[in-house]
Amino acid sequence: MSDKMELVSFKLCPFVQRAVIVLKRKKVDFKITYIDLSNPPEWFESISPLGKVPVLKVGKEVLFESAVIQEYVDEVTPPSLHPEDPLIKAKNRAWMVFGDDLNMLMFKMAHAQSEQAFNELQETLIGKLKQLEGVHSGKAFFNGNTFNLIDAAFAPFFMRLELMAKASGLDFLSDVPKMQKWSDALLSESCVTSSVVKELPQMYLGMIKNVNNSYLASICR
Ligand SMILES: N[C@@H](CCC(=O)N[C@@H](CS)C(=O)NCC(=O)O)C(=O)O
Repeated sequence: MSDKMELVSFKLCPFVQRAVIVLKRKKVDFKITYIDLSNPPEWFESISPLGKVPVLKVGKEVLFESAVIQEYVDEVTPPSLHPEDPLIKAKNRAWMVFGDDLNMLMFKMAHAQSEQAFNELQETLIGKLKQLEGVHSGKAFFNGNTFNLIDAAFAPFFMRLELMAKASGLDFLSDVPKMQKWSDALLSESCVTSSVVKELPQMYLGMIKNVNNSYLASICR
């Protein structure tokens, strides 16, 4: 491929981060363009069918949806990060879809306006983590000791959950030890640590603390 792929990003977005992790893991020389989602440029609106990031420009073509972008980048840069067995691969893809909900739940937790609403969402989140605990290998990564595409898909969630936990003093992973081990392993991978701008922690915490009247903002340091 002669032209560099170009990823259109918003610095805080966990879905963009999934794509960046795969691009970094595969050592792809790509370009990243940041936009402000609250004031998106006209050119972005004309290329992004859903008005969302990430968007990956490949020559004159444009791809959207983080899962599709992850799969495309993985496919054009063999060997694949997916497990080979078609059934395990299909199961991984299904749990990757399951992971989308976790990002949405964490976003809702940040916006909950009362302690009760926050606690209900937190319970739902922990319930989902328990479901994942039941299907996780218990080793460093989801399927075992090898970093797969599913690990890239979950890392942005665990990065933000750890930031939320540190700022609030809450422990979301105390009942799910496999998740804690997975989070620790993911957050020490260089393709993960290098997949965000260095000011991401301050930006994320600033975002949480600026939500008007949210319960989370009231308990964060
Ligand atoms: N399902 C999409 C979700 C992407 C998404 O929600 N991106 C957010 C930023 S984190 C966005 O662009 N939101 C802008 C909007 O909804 O208008 C994916 O996986 O790529």
